Amino acid sequence: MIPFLASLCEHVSLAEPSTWRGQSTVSYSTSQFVADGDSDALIAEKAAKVLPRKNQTSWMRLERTFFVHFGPNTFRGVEWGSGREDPSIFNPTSFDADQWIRAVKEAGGKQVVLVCKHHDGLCLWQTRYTKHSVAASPWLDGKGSVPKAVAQACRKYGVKLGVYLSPADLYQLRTNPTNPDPYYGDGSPKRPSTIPTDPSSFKSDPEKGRPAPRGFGSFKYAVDDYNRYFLNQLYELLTEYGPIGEVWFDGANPDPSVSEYYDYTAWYDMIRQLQPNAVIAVKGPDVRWVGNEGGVGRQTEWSVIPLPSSPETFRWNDMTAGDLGSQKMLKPGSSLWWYPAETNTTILNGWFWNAEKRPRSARELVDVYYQSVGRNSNMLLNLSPDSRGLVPDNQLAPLRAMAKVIDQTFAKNLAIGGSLTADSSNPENDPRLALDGNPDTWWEAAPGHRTAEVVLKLPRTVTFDVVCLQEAVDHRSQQIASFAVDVWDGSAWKEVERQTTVGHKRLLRLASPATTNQVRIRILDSRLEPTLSEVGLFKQAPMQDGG
Ligand code: FUL
Repeated sequence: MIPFLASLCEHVSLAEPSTWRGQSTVSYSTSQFVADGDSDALIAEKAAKVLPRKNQTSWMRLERTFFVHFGPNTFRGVEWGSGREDPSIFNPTSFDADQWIRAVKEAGGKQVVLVCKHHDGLCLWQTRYTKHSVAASPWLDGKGSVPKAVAQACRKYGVKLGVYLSPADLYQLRTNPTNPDPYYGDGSPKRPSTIPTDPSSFKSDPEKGRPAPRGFGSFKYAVDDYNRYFLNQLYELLTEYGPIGEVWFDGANPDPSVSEYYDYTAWYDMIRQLQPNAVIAVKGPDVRWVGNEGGVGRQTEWSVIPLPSSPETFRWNDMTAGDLGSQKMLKPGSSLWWYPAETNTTILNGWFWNAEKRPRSARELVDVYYQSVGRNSNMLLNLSPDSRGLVPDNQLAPLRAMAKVIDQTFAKNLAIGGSLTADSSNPENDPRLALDGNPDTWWEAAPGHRTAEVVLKLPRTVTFDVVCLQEAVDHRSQQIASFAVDVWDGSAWKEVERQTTVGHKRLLRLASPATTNQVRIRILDSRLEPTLSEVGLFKQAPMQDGG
């Protein structure tokens, strides 16, 4: 087994294979293969038995996460640089990472993914492997480090840290006249390489012989010049800033005239060994780009995805189609893989700050929350510090208003105190477990049941306009394919919502508030026995100042 797969397998097994399910032929696993001749029922069972890995479970539970784009582009008011920028343009006057992370924390953010190098190639830390970094800028007399300051602030506020390192690198581009020794697309052969590499073997070593961080070991890969450079930078980011929760590899290539082969197998292997709890996002096996940058997740969002080849050879192409994981997409020859969506989007109409860009309103940000976290996906909302190095007030204001509405809305689950019953239950999974606030306990329909009715009876009448459902995905994968929500109007059930998937979390905003003392969830179609780990009813808090 190659190291990448071996390390994935260490994450396996959150649940015991359920031998009590008599006819079951498939065990829970982190991947399944659809073979020629598999019946529809067997394919459904295989999909229904793919579990998330441990790093994905931790990541899915973060729900609200943030991005920060800051770099030379901030000072030029552009989205993409050329790689020919003079590092002297990077000179924030009031840089304050504490202010960034305080904003993230106050907005309910559990993790921040920091752009450490964008496509222009300027490294925002004191790298040993190029002079093209903040060391060559006037900022803090060339002594500053953005990831160092952000990591310290993250520790202070209890926010996890992720890193974005752009694979595309225009400074290192073979055709860049401002770089005397470019690596990207230089056609160099693969050579056996030790990571970290002695910096003095790089021609543009900024500090001859500055030792690599100690205690993390070294790695050997046969790679070309650019991949060696990239792996060394990745090593620095993964060893010098504490625990890393997410490594984000972007797919954009601003200059397709020059091509470079990205040695993903080596990159992933080193990440697994240095930061085994991190998820590898977008161009990577753990977290999938939702497919747009508008902040809109799919109404039907399966986290079990068919890959056209095995996970260890797949190159994680973007998946933008509307239907990725429904039964008809699970074709023979595909590998079924837990691959949850991340909805990355911007607070401005662009990733980097410029004075002309207007922020979204709080109301729009609240919509982003419901359309991402509420649709079985994590939210990754970008903040754009300005050229002072501060998140400006016109981003902070809608952010705070968004957080206030969300936090107030979800402060009180109106279902608590009610009693849940189901038309069938597995004896170990009483419906009451879906009201205990514990994501690791759940109601589950009795063996063999693919539909169910779960009724919530409340001791009093409540008025709500948000329904929250969660499946026990970490233990029982994703099952529900279709469901409806009914309210009791005193004499009959009235359907108020009908949707498809649930997954880690589904939030439904009702067209108008419902007032009732009974709510029924009808599960109309499920791959195997449906589960619910939590059920919630909430009343939306009003938007202040018109949103
Ligand atoms: C894109 C990049 O080209 C943007 O600049 C930004 O970093 C976004 C998150 O990914 O592909």
